Amino acid sequence: MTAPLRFAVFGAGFWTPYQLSGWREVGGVECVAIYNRTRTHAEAIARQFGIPAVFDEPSRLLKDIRPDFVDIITDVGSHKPLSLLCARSRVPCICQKPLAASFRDAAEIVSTFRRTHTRLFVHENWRWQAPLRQLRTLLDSGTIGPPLRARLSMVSGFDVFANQPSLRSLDRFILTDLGTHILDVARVLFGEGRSVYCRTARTLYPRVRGENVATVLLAMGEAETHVTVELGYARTPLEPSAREVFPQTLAFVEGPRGSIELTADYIVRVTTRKGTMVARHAPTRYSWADPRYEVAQASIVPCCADLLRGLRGEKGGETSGEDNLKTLRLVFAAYESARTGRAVTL
Ligand code: 89Y
Repeated sequence: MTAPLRFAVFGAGFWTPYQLSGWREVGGVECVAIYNRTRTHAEAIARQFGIPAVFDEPSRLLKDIRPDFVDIITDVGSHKPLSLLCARSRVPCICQKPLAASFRDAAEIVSTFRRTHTRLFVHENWRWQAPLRQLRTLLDSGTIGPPLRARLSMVSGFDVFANQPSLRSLDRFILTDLGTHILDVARVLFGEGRSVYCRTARTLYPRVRGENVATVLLAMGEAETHVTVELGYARTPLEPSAREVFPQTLAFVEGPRGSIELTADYIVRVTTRKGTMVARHAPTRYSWADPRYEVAQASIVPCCADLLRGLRGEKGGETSGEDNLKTLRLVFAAYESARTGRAVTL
């Protein structure tokens, strides 16, 4: 039996209880301390999860507790100082996405961890969602041949600001908050990005500082698959059973031998000359998950399980800092393209 890894959490916001519940499902770890700027928030979570030590000073936590790793679950603005603090103390770290608010800061974080020989991972859970995992398996099986074209869509009228009000004040909003997830999925499904073209928009309602609508066109992988990514949090009224399916990602992929469609309620349709096969790939249902975030929160469990393998130095840890930089390169190339009106070649 390997001893459980002792970890600390930085942050006590909306996602922290779900991530701690995810770790409990995975097992093999023990949360021994929590830090939050506002101590009372950390104390409330410590009571709920039986965490023995609470800090409002992150460096003190690292000194006193010496955790085996830290899980940073804070807003993007604090990722750089908190993760660099871990790197300087040689404490391995998992950081919430997006790793940083600019590509330069993300690259600096990754290189600091490399230089200090300290492991860094990004909690990028979207690629672990059950229906998207099935899409990956189907594409890898070659059933439809090398994908020619694909559409990944996450357009929703859901009020994401109610639980995460800080999203309203991000200078760069939907591409960093949601684009990081969907562009990461695009890489997993179709290979690395070769070129990126993007248009963004900001609607008058809801009031947000950054862009809340984006359309990205990429050429990806060996097959140079044309991939369109549609993102929207514009509170648009959408038909509830087919279109308003937050936080489900819908997809359509065409290949020379067939097509795959991922529609509402986790339905996957595979069509070839032989006909159409329909199957449902729903996420595991957890009592601790908020049903409105079901598929996203369920994917925390396989994501944490994979990160734990990575932390233990076993095969796993897909979403390393290095890997995530490739996703962020696409995100920030999309901003560059939206600014200049030109495609960015990578
Ligand atoms: O912050 C986002 C995330 O990571 O998943 C969905 C979300 O809560 C809103 O876009």
